[in-house]
Amino acid sequence: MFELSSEAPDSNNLGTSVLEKEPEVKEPPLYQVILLNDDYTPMEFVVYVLQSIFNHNHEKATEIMMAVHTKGKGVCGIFSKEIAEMMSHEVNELAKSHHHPLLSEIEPLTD
Ligand code: TYC
Repeated sequence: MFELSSEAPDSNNLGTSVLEKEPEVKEPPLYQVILLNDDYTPMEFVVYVLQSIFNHNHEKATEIMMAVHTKGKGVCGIFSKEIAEMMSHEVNELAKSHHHPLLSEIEPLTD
């Protein structure tokens, strides 16, 4: 059962003061799936990849594709490491199966 205590939160039962520890829990690190530009993959195929694998709508997919096209790379999504690896692998395999040089990679998110 729980007990109500009138003790100050920073004291223990020995009458001495203790500093509360930060809880020892850490969020798992997040990873960005990065799409790389190339000169040959058709724009419409990139938009299709962003819609079908990352669930972006046509407008958002077009915006990301154009950002990659003009800046060289861009973020498709942010996931746990395992999911980011799976998504990136899916992009690279789908591109290969259509004989396009499109590539993605993952990168840890640092904040
Ligand atoms: N640069 C490509 C073209 O001009 C289009 C493209 C966009 C390719 C984004 C890859 O990740 C990419 N056809």
